[in-house]
Amino acid sequence: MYTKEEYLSLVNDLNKYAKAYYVDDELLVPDSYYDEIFHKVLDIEKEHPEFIVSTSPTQRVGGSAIESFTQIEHKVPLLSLSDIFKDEDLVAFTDRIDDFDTSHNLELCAEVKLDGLAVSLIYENGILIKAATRGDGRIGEDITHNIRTIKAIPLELNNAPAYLDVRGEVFMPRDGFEKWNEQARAQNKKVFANPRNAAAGSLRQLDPKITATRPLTFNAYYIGECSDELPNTQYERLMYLKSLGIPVNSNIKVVKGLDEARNYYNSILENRDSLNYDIDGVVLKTNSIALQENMGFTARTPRWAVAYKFPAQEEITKLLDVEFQVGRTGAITPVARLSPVNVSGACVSNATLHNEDEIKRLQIKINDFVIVRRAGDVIPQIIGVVTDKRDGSEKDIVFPDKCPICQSAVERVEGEAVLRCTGGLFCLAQLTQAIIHFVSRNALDIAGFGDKIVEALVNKEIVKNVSDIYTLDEDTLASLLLEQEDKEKKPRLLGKKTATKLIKAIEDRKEVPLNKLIYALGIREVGESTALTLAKNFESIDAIQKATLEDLTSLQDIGNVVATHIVDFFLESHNIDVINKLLTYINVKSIKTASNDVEKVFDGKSFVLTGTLSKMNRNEAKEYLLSLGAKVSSSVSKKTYMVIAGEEAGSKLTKAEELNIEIIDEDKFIEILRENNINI
Ligand code: D41
Repeated sequence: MYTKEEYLSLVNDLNKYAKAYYVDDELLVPDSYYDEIFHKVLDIEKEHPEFIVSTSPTQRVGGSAIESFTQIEHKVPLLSLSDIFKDEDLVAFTDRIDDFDTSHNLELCAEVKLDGLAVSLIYENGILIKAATRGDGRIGEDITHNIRTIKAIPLELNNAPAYLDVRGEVFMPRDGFEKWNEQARAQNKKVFANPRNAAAGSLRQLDPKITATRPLTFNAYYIGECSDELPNTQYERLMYLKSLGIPVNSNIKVVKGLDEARNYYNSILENRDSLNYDIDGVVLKTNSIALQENMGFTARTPRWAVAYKFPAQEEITKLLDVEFQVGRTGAITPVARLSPVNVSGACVSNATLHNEDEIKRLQIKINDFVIVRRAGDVIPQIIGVVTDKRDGSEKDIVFPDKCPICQSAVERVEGEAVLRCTGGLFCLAQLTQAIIHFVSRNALDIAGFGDKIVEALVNKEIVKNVSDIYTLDEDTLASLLLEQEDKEKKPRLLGKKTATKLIKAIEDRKEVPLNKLIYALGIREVGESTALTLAKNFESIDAIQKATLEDLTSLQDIGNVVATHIVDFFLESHNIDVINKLLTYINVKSIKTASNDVEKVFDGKSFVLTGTLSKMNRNEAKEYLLSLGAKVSSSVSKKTYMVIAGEEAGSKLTKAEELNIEIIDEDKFIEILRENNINI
């Protein structure tokens, strides 16, 4: 039995954890603990519906769908931004500021320009009561029911003013967008052309239950109106919003003078691909609010701000041909060969077409002019066809009825969008990919074992399964002929030096943590995090092999489908043979720990991970830290206790150095973990 006070305190805890996560980039508790409390709150609400408060995270998805959108008049209009495109325009902008500012002390608040949808959020006495789209700037649409489903937007603020109108951007992070489209494709559902359309389409739903499934988030960038007195710079106002619990972008910076403004633009442009969200430029605003008021507005835009746009991430080019690639699981993927085109700084000549349904959806033909989009590290995509440019030379794309590599039959599984080669490891393409995966960085991590070497070893039938890697000798490797990237060029000899190095790299990886081995085996749908779950719960490969479907599905994050793939994998006698052989060459280390062995030595201390770790991925590192009681944050501040720096660590490392925060490398981190009974 719970009292109302206990209920409110749990709700408060959940909102506190969410704020830490979305606003301060800090994990206070593991996701599993959050879920546990969330379910407790749900249970209490079932028993005591009279307790329920609208600020409970269970109440984000309200009742039923609305009939239609109501129009809302903005008390203070939402202005738009004037765009600039080149350095001359930037100079003109700063000159204009100088005309108004007699002190000639150019100070700008520099922000990234998020590519989403502008909204206005109204809080009364700290409670979110209304949310509207920008519309034409004067009249927008009431989207309160949808905005409430966005977890990054607080339903209740800390120490809030009586009235607050916050403006900001709702957007879909890239990882969420990619995952959504991947699933949509697999289920034959509609995909989004880009994250912006995804955000717009998601907010245009009448039913908030639909919006709730979309991975949207929010960053604030302006205060339209506030009943309390506000700080007198743009930057401090944003920090004020943050203190209320409203997320603000982390790349905001005060820049002084024209050169710093240029540097900001260039550095954001350079790092654009590494962000987890699309931006289409930077926004520069005079930092002084007094100066903003002095400069005022034109009809639609403030004179004190500009959007300095980046080159487009979409271009038009010709689809020359479509080839078919066979992946590790036999999936046959159409790959577009394009007339090379420069898309925001990178030359693009290939793009993925995903599957047959995607080609049907796009109604694409060979010789068509297509729109290619490149964003982040993902493979360029074709998002549309310019049908106006057709001249009659277009040809249909024909899917193969046999595997293009091994000629085995091709099947299309019910409910799946992909075509698969049925050849299994008999298909050299599948075998090659299985081995490339086995030696890859997040699996066995055998350095220098490039794709071309694997291809040559498989084609020469030197490597017929993963265990054959351990029987390789220097002479065989040294005499290997490798295909060149440019197929016109003659193959080149691998050579003695590289062979010696490779043999050493193989030797160096004979001690393997169980989770890495499980991942390396390439069991369908067993990614790194599932592999880690398995390794944490089972002592050995043998124990996993003996596990029943029920044993597996009782673990967190393992559902029926994945469990079935695991069981099926171990039922295959060929797989058991290879594993047994493999175990004669390598030493597998268990990482199973009794959780009470681990002391919370970093209780409440804040850690930051930066750069690329080579022996674990970020999620694993985070999990280890959380299990030691630490908090994990993605930005360095005075509160940071320690920074773990992997390879190519950038600005966070510099900041940590400036603040004199202890920095350790991956090896030292592993040493600390081991000292604390975490076996890795
Ligand atoms: O990130 C953005 N998309 C962004 C948009 C931003 N960082 N700042 C903005 N500032 C304004 C003013 C200066 C007018 C308050 C904006 C926008 N406006 C905006 N976005 C769409 C319409 C207006």
